[in-house]
Amino acid sequence: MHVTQPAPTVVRRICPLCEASCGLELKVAEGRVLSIRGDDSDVFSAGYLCPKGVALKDLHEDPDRLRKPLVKRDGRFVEVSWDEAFAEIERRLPPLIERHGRNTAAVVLGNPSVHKLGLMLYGPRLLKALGTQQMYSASTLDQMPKQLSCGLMYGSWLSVPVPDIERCGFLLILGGNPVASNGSLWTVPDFRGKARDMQARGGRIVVVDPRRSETAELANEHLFIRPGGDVFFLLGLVHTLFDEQRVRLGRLEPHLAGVDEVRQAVAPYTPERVASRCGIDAATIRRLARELAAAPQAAVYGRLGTCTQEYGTLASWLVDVLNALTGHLDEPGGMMFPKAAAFAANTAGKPGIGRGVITGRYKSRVSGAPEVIGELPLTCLAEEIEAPGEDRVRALITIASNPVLSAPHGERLSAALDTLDFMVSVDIYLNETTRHADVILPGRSPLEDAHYDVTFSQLSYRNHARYSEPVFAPPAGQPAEWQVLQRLTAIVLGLGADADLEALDDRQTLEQVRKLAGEQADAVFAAVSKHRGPQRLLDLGLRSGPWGDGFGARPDGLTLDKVRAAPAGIDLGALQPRVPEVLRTPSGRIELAPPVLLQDLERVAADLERPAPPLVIVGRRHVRSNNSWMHNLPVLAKGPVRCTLLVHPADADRLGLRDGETARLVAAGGRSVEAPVQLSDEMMPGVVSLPHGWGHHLPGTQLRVAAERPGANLNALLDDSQRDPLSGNAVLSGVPVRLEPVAASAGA
Ligand SMILES: Nc1nc2c(c(=O)[nH]1)N[C@H]1C(S)=C(S)[C@@H](COP(=O)(O)OP(=O)(O)OC[C@H]3O[C@@H](n4cnc5c(=O)[nH]c(N)nc54)[C@H](O)[C@@H]3O)O[C@H]1N2
Ligand SMILES: Nc1nc2c(c(=O)[nH]1)N[C@H]1C(S)=C(S)[C@@H](COP(=O)(O)OP(=O)(O)OC[C@H]3O[C@@H](n4cnc5c(=O)[nH]c(N)nc54)[C@H](O)[C@@H]3O)O[C@H]1N2
Ligand code: SF4
Ligand SMILES: [Mo]
Repeated sequence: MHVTQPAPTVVRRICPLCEASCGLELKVAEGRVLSIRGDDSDVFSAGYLCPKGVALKDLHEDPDRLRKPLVKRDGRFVEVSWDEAFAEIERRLPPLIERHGRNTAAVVLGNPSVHKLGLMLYGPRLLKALGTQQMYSASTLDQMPKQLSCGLMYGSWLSVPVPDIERCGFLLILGGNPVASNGSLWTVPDFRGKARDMQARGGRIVVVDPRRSETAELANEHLFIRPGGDVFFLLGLVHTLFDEQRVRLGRLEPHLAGVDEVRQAVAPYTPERVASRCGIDAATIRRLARELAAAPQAAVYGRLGTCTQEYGTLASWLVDVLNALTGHLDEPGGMMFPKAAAFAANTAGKPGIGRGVITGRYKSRVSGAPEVIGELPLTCLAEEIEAPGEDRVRALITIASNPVLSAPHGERLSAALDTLDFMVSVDIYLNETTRHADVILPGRSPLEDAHYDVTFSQLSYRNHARYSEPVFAPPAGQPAEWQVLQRLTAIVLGLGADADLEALDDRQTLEQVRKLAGEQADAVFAAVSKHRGPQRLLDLGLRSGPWGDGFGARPDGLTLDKVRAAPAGIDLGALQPRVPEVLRTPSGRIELAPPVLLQDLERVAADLERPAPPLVIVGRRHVRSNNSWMHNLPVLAKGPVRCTLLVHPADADRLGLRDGETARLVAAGGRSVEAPVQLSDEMMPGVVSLPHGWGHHLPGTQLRVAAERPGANLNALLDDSQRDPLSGNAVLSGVPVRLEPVAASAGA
């Protein structure tokens, strides 16, 4: 005999953990998750999920996840009420800003903030209230080069084309490993399945990567490339197109500016001249250029590996130049611009023309690094805290970010954080970064929040609109993150910690509506105000968006209610050509040859002969890990040790290293870490690979599962002075290292 269990309820929910944005189906009963699987009915992800999606249960239940605010008193964290936490912030933050000016407060936004509706929609309000130029994010460890090159070419920061994989016949991937990462700047759940379908149709996939990655393994062809060599390889390809008269502009011809300038700029870079610098021979470069030019439907996609290097912006630009010159940009089966249902800058304003983008409106105080999209390079933060002066950073707000592990030279940043006068972290864990805070304000479990992908619907392989309700009610008294940010905003605005947040939200939302709707503002505000908070902003975004109901003008169009009524999502179809409507450049054309990029080629010219260092390091991702913060979830943490150093057997022989032994990596400045060696012919000889986001041995954290197998911190080796000068992006790839055995007797 057994006791009757309560009947489980089935609920649908989009996974907020990575860019793939899979629809999940959860079985829940009595406030607990019984099981998680892919939602077969989801119009966008059709049942796909990865092990991290299943780990949402562990995340929801993790006893280490913070539920109450923490305040540091006499060096120790104590749990306090929300009122006490905000009172502490009000007591300490505004006086610092009043005394030293707005730039004394810095903000760091981390990766998960892009995945959270409340943080995406209310973060900008806090930033505006602060008015600080000291704004940092994970973007400058990641995709800033691509956003800059796209901004310069197409006129808005998030006009990033993505492969139309369902119709593509030839896909060239550089520096991306979507089989492990599930895609980036390309929202494409089940890449593997779509790649297989493509191959079954006779399509070809070529991967260019210093490691034979999981994606390379699946591809039809894999080419090793010298880390950081992409710009040379791409110049060789573009050169060949001109040299062999294979340029085909097609429909875009009248919309392209700068073709002749590109022709001139690439003239010196024959495949023969670039071959040794990129490690790919001239004949292969010529063959690939021909294949690309001849393919009726083809796409060149460059991702993380092409951005986190010293020529990140140039490489990102050349990827799109190749697409444009072979007639594959903005064409079905090529690289296409998504048309998001809400919030896309490239659907707002006048179609086909705009102000374009500018950078360098101000510079960082110490290194003089230019602002890009209102951000300074994260690798400048430590020095901005350290260097004396009136504008020194004395206060810091981190939001869903762990730069002590995720940014280069974390030890330096860690020491700098200890010298701050005040630090607040909006974060769900007491980890390597938040341990430095004076106050930690925890967000809710993702299952207690509503969800809509503000960013990733702008990067999706198909257009869609999907919304998830919260699965569970939050613990009594725990505010949503948008409310946490609104309260911080109220404090910064001088309205006080107990300000009327409803009134503040009404006022700020009405301001946004006025900008959007002009004379119709009052009517529009009234129409969307049956919703509150993020839902109101979402209704506003959807209804005023390209698929929206225009507040009655297009009665068949989207509203939040309609999207809500479709729990499996609304499919808005395959991507469609958008040039010239998508463009927001002052010329109204695609700028193929932005002067700042042509100028930057001088660095490349001077670097053509650089010999390969004996050994360089690159990163990698594993499907059971996510940057620095999922190592505390038992279902992901179990199994073999994943923080291993991949070394090619020939390098291991030369250095006297054996499989399974510990080796010491030493980088510039003498910094070193130790990691277990895993021999692998996946690696290009002369290149080793260690994943990032590990190093959970630091004291003062509350990550009990992660601490059992802390792993080595790749970023402890890397240098925070190495950046792509245009975008400010950190150089995380191709960094020279020395590798030596750790003597068995060295112990500990
Ligand atoms: N060497 C090297 N370094 C890298 C990379 C690399 O490839 N190589 N990759 C870089 C890239 S691409 C990125 S994006 C960055 C990522 O680096 P970060 O932006 O620092 O992000 P994470 O490491 O994912 O840390 C996420 C933080 O958010 C918190 N968090 C998780 N969920 C929530 C939530 O719902 N609410 C709140 N408030 N907090 C939450 C976690 O506790 C953690 O503190 O790392 C970069 N660092
Ligand atoms: N499982 C898992 N998924 C994730 C994440 C995670 O940590 N784990 N992180 C998420 C985040 S924040 C991001 S930004 C995305 C990133 O997603 P991707 O862009 O797919 O990045 P990676 O998986 O790191 O793959 C980068 C590849 O570039 C190669 N590479 C390194 N240097 C070079 C180079 O100089 N040239 C070329 N051509 N290749 C090079 C590396 O060997 C690696 O195979 O993944 C997201 N998804
Ligand atoms: S691939 Fe995995 S982590 Fe990413 S959205 Fe899907 S289930 Fe979540
Ligand atoms: Mo990222």
